[in-house]
Amino acid sequence: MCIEETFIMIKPDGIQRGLLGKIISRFEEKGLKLIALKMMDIDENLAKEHYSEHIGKPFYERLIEFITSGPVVAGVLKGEKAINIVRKLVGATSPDNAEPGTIRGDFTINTAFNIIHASDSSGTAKKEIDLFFQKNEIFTYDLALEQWLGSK
Ligand code: 3AN
Repeated sequence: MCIEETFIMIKPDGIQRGLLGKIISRFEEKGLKLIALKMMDIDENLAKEHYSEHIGKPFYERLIEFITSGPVVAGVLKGEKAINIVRKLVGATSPDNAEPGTIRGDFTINTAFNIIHASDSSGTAKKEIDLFFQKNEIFTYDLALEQWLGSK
């Protein structure tokens, strides 16, 4: 089994539109385990580090301005093939490509305001989790099902 941890961030527009609960529910309902969650402000340094791959792109300055404009909710999800599953649940970057049934497909209409970020590979997942969370902010717990399976 390939158990992975992946990073998500509900962006300021997702919080402002009251979509936090709905978004987190999608991951919970899928069966992913939430092992970290916090509301926080992103300062300019953290924003620039997080979006360093986009430096120089036409939307970069506005992206930094937007992500630092209000609180976000950062989280870590864990599960079998979690990185790819979470990206699929989130949907394509551009709302006109995001399939109905995905988070972006159902709730977004503009690429700059696409309400959620999710890691796109194991490398970025590790980098982003380390960037946003201290070790003691990430929790370990077993589901009753896992305990039962482990005892077999
Ligand atoms: P994703 O978030 O799907 O991994 P990236 O990494 O290509 O997409 O882009 C990071 C963020 O930059 C997007 N979530 C979006 O907010 C913003 N962004 C990407 N492309 C555009 C664009 N063409 N116009 C405006 N904002 C964009």
